[in-house]
Amino acid sequence: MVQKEVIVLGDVEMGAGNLTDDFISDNALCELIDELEKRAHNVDLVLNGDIFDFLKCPYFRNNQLSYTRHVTEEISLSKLNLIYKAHQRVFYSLRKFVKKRKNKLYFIIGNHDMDLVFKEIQNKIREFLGKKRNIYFKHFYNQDKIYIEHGQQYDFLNRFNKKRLFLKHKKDIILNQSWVSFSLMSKFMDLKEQHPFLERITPRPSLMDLHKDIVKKLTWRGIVYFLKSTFYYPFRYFFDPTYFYPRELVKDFYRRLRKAHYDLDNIIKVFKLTKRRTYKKSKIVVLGHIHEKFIEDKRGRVIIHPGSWRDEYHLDKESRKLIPIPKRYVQIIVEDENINYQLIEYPLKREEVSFDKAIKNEIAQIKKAAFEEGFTSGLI
Ligand SMILES: [Mn+2]
Repeated sequence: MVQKEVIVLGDVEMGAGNLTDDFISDNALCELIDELEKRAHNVDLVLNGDIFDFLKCPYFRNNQLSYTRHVTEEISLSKLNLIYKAHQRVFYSLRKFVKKRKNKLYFIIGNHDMDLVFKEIQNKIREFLGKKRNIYFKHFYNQDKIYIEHGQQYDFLNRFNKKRLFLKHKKDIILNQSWVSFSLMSKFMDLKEQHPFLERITPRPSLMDLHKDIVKKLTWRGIVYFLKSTFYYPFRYFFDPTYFYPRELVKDFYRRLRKAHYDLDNIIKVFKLTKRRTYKKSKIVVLGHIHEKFIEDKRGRVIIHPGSWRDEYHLDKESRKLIPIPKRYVQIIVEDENINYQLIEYPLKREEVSFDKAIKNEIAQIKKAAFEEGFTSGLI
């Protein structure tokens, strides 16, 4: 008899439905949740981090959309309301799902939705979902030898300080985000608005080979920002705690440079090293964050990353075609003493796109993709 089914998916990155929102698969996600809702046995639905994209979500200030690195609870709530309006259908499906007490809904906190640490954000989400008790907000899920975590803590550029989640800025309490989050929110959102489609294309090296302009813009902006944050911002904004001197980053950069070790994002390696005990005790580990399908099944122990649910494409350099990347989730069945997993691809029909056509008119391409998936709400 099935005791429990655990479903894991992540990196949905629901935003405000504007140009900086990369999630359009509401129909597919709702279909999946509605199907889970009908199961006869217990279901744990684990939304594994970056479910909401607060980072790239604007907020209303004086009737205008804007971005800021100083995120108070109030600003966060204003963003959540925009996300709710743009993706109401997903909230409705989740609301139906938690109506049954045998179903449990877990929100694991990621770097794009660190805002979930605000109590008022948790309360508001609970309110949207009918104030049920089977809704949890956690940094990780650890039950029945299943360990699930978003994974930003193993990525030194995106990790946040779990012991110090908030900062004081002037009279406000603000989120103590990762260094990359602070930079992204205040220095790169205009680039994202100018090139809203580019971020959906992987692998990045191929994109850079075929699109030299953007590389120049991005690397230049990156270098200037990095230099300023080490030599200028800490002095210029001495009383602003979000412009801290990235001491650890600089140290790490040097260390990596010396060792010629560049795989900055190998979070799986870092997880195994830093969480050796957890890894040994678990049968199944699911991590998110890297947006790339990954499975390693070794001696009865498996690590899985199912990939993201954002609208993303694989760029084939030879044919200059963009191939839509499928959405996947992990299904784990707990039955007596056994646990079995499966990585399941959600059937979605999407067309290949010509790279050159897409980058010529990025906004047209975004609209076309949204239309193909039947995503109609939102601000665009
Ligand atoms: Mn992430």
